[in-house]
Amino acid sequence: MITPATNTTPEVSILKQYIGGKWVDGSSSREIISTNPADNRQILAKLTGADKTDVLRAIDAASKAFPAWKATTPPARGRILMKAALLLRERKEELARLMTLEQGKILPEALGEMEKGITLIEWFAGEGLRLGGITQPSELAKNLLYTTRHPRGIVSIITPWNFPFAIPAWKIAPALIAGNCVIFKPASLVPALAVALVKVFEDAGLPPGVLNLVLGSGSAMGDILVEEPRIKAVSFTGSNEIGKRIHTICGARGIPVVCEMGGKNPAVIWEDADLELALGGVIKGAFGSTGQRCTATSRLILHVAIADKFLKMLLTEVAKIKVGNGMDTATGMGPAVDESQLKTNLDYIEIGKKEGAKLLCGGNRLTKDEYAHGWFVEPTIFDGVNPKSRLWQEEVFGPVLAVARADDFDKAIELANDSPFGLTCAFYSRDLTLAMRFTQEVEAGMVHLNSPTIGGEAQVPFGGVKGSGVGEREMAKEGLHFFTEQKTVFLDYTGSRRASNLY
Ligand code: UN1
Repeated sequence: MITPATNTTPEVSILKQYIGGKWVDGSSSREIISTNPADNRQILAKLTGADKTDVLRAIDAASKAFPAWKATTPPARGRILMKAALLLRERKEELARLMTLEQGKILPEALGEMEKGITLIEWFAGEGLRLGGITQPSELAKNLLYTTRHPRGIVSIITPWNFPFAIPAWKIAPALIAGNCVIFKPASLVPALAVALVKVFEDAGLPPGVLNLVLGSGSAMGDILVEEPRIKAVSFTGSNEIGKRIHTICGARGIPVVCEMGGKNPAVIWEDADLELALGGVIKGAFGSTGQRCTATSRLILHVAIADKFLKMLLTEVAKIKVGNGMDTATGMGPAVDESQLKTNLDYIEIGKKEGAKLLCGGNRLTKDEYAHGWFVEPTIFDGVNPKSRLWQEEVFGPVLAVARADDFDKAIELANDSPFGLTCAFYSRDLTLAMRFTQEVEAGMVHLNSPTIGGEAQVPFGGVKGSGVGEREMAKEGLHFFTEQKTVFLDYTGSRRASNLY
């Protein structure tokens, strides 16, 4: 039986929406309640959810703010972003603690996510000094050809609960530096962190209406964040189901969209791999962030020659992972984010068993003593997983690892590519020729050689192929360019009435 969250402590924060530079209550009758996934009796924050009318108000505010924000020079916009990054560095530990309380990831992971998000904001702040186009020679004498970049207008940013700081940061920062006004809709499981992030931008001097926060259930807001004619681009990270829907609506409207969706990322451990190195990478990739990462390692492909040895090493190491409250320094893996994700994890464990895969470890919810009020599940590994099975093909988004074996390289590639997803992957080997073949043949947007499937860096593109993503890559120049329109300028300075022309 799951104990309902009833314990309202005096520290409960009452949160607000941020619309047109003002903190206001939402108009929905639905209350959003943020609880601690490690102890669901602890209520962290509450707020009245937003509905369509709030989104429309936010779009009105953004429309009013847009002309002046667009006219602000990119370097000046960059200085506001840099101020936000500096404030975030001061508040880093405080926000990491809030993240652990609200999302459940262990404190070192929360600190890592803070660092990553801040670096992303710093990187995009610097782009304010580089938001130029290109100059090219013309076919015609005394003609200048160049391009400029401009904001798209008002953009919707819709983000998930698993990286409640870094994902909003990597979308909001490029949108702002490019001169757009933003309607930000974070997942309603992580409202306190979203409010904290927006507050930092307010404190950094972002003008009212440039960044608006609407917090509430997707059903109360409906599709208005995507359908409203004044929304000129949409950036989304989340499930395939919602991503496809958003993509379809944006396609029908003819507006640009980026959807970063699921993953079912394989790590291939070759016979000549440094097994200790691979072990660390698989543990981090599969069970870090409780497997709640679109970049998580969820499929493990072992060369038959080392498979048994590696699994033995893996089981010994997994047995040492202490599941628990992420605030406790001894904890190696936190809870699932909520009851629904916990149920999904347990459902897939049952599916794996029914499909005939061999359960090597884990498989259970933890409910006793310190676990009684949280959404805890054991790190779980299945061996002998059939590549056609649901456990091999579908994203769990939890600490459930599916193992299969390969006796030659072609088989390993076939297993790796036998997936509707293609976000990231890892190959552990000392053989450079094989590693380069893997890099060429694997169907993925990102390849890790001798490193875990997870992670991304501000200065390089992030994203996947197949069901993992549509639209432009995120982060780096690509992430910035998504939020801009280009203009190509043909300037004829011959000055004569017989100006040259191409026919
Ligand atoms: C990472 O692996 O550090 O939702 C980033 C996700 C990805 C981000 C992963 N968009 O898990």
